[in-house]
Amino acid sequence: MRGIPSSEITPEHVYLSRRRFMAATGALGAMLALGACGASPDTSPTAPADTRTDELGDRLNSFEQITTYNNYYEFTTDKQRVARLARDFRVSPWEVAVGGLARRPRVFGLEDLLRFEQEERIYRLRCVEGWSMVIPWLGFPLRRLLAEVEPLAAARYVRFETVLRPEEMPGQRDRFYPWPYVEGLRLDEAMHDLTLLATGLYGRSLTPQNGAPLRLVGPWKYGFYANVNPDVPHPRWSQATERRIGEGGRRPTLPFNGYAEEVAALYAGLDLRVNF
Ligand SMILES: Nc1nc2c(c(=O)[nH]1)N[C@H]1C(S)=C(S)[C@@H](COP(=O)(O)O)O[C@H]1N2
Ligand SMILES: [Mo]
Repeated sequence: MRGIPSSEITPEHVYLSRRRFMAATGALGAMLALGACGASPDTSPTAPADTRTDELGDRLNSFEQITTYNNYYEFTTDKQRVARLARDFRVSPWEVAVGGLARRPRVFGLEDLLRFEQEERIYRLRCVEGWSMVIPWLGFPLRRLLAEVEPLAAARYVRFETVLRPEEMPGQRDRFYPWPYVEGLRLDEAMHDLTLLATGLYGRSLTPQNGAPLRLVGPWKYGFYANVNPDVPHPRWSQATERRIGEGGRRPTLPFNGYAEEVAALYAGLDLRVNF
């Protein structure tokens, strides 16, 4: 976090320190004004279903599904209980420190980040556990934030560090996992247009259970080094197929989660069985 001289620990890195980082690739507050994003959608039980799809023709998961089935170990490993435990998480004030190998290291307030043009991106989210969803995020490409701090030529990676607040995050009192959660991306992955800092979903501010107030989204990855790859099984879960939340049965998992056309070139020459 801000007090830790991350620049000394990881001199090869541009680092990004924030209170929460969602990996998978794969963190907004209840009261944020997402000025350009329009009014909140009607998500009441009687609201008409949102029939929009992603570029593959897959229907969006519902707001209900996206906000009640969560992996967020800082709160609990029980997906159905995250929303309840995260309800009162304080998301304001919020700061993100970006430093390391940067010409203009800076601390951004959340209000600074909301001044970047916010766009909607419909992405598939594939969990290594073998389930997936289609989520209409709001946010902006991470590369716009990085451009502001001007990474030095020597920078090769971005290191992300989440909030450490065990008083508010009961899962962080469990010493089984090392806290805070740290993730990483190669700088070229971080600069890719698909790589998003999400500030909302379904046209409104992020809910705490989905990573409010700010969350990293890299839709073709599970985490540092690990890309979605149906050919490389995880020790616990085959990666060949997945269950789309809300559907019965399983569907084939696509290389790079269906984003191969956009991202495969980043990994040209790598053995993706080893470097999955
Ligand atoms: N800080 C943090 N980020 C995290 C996780 C987590 O436990 N803590 N879980 C990851 C996993 S395994 C998945 S599948 C997604 C889940 O995001 P969602 O609950 O918003 O759908 O967040 C990822 N990012
Ligand atoms: Mo996951």
